Amino acid sequence: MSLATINLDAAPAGLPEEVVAWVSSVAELTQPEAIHFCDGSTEERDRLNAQMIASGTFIELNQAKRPGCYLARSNPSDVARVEARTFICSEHPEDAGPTNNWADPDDMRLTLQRVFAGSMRGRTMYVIPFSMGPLGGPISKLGIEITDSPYVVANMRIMTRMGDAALEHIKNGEYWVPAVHSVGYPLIDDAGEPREDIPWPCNDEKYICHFPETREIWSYGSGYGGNALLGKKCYALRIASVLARDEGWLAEHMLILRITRQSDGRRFHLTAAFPSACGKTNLAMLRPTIPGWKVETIGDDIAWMRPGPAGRLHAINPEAGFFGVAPGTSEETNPTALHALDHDTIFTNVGLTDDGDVWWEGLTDEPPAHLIDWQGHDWTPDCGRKAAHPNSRFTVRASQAESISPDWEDPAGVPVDVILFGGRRAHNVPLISESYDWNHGVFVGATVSSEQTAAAEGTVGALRRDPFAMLPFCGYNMADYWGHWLRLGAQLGAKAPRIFQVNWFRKADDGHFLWPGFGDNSRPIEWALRRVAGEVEAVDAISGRLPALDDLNTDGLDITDADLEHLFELDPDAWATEADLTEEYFAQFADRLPAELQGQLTALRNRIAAAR
Ligand code: OXD
Ligand code: MN
Repeated sequence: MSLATINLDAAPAGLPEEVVAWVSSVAELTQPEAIHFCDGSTEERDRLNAQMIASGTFIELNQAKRPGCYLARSNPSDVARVEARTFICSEHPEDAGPTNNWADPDDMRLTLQRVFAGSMRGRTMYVIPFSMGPLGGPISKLGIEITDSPYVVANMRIMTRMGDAALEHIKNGEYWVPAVHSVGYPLIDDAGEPREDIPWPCNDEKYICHFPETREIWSYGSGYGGNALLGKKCYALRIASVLARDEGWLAEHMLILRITRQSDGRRFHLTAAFPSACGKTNLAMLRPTIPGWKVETIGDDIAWMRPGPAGRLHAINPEAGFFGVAPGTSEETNPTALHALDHDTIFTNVGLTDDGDVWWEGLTDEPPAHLIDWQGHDWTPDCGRKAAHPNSRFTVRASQAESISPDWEDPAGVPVDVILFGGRRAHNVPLISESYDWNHGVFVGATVSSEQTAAAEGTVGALRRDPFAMLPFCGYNMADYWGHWLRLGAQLGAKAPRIFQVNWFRKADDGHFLWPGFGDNSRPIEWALRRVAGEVEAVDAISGRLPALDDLNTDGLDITDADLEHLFELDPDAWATEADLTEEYFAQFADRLPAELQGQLTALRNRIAAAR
């Protein structure tokens, strides 16, 4: 099929033949009524916003209070990523590994042909050229998302560098990843009968598919977040992790910070991986409680890191916006995020106040007396339901955060000094612990876990592993991914970042949190930076190297000596159990597990034995 036969409205001139062929083939399969190439202009944004207001997808918020802000309410069944419907379609199941859902690529292609056939009937198909990372940067990469959702276009416009500028690079023949998305709600049924559109079209059948060998993404049935904004988890983590393996770099689920010591102007750069519900967005916008340190945000969720010209690891944030969880965001917990949402923000599934503003649990101590909840129903504080869905979100340009670094878009990235791995552990894991070396750091990252808290998640106290916070995001066998990290460490040698484990969530025996968290997390981080600067000693221990208590800055901190000591207590018996659980966990990777990690487990056991 050629361009002439698929009714393209205003197809840009000079499209490469492979783009034409691909767009044509998707159009032929999905049969849209019109095709629109997104240019990324404000006119285009305004036109789509007006169209979404008319269709009910967007509710215009009070423009005097929140200019440029809109609220979307999803279908109640389409509120989060769907890990059970997320597939890695590698040729061999062992290349997806035991922690991914594998699907046979040939079978999946047949399924996708079935569900995508006619899936865009009666709709406009949007073609979104985008760049992950600053345009033309040496670490950046391009993609094209095809979608039938204007909500996706509006979000991609915030989350990526989207439109004509990205297309120019594609026209110049640069590499791009194809990504196809449909909500799966055609406006003309199989019998050719039209049906009305609804504010949040989606489909009960969902497929979020990645083909690592051909580097393609196909997503069907969901309009929500990580299922639909394909630049984010699908490309920047799952497909990019495969590209990174093959090209010698890292695509990681990590925030990026610059921390400057004002006394001597020394800058440090830190990346950090945390499983969900560990305060990652708050750390990305950290306000230190200790004087003399300035923290700037470079990224809140994803880091692409490459060895740079001087042999150091350089990180960019491939995204242009934040797709953050709204509940819990407040003037106390994260004023920086809150202030960023004053204008030009898309809110999804939060409450709507009577004066056309937004509200969510935790925003204010005193809830409004009345609002409309995320499902469109009347809500009062005593109604027994949540006003906002717990996974309700804001989509906002990163540049709107007052903490954003002036260099956050430096295409060369920032040189990384420190990598943090964190989990949510009530027991055993100290506030901060430095890895003995890179390989020990990889072992620590590979074994990151959180205690399960709700009975519904399994046994209370059992560990949920989330290696490198990449469990749902690694596009290939997790054991091979660890091997890739080990190889990259060997390449970086002495220039490799130092790796630390942190745990903000340790509890006393009576259940209270030992550490206040939030801005006080700057204290253990300060110790890590001073370790990098060679200014402070450490004490060898089971988990790694610990601070001497006197070296942790506790000025002005309201904590008892007993709690402070408890934060660093390491019980050899409990750690022996940890080691046994790690061995069990590693067993599933069989002979793909790098021997070095087995060696690290033995070294841990030796340290436990020596401490007994
Ligand atoms: C996210 C996630 O939304 O990690 O960033 O789930
Ligand atoms: Mn994330």
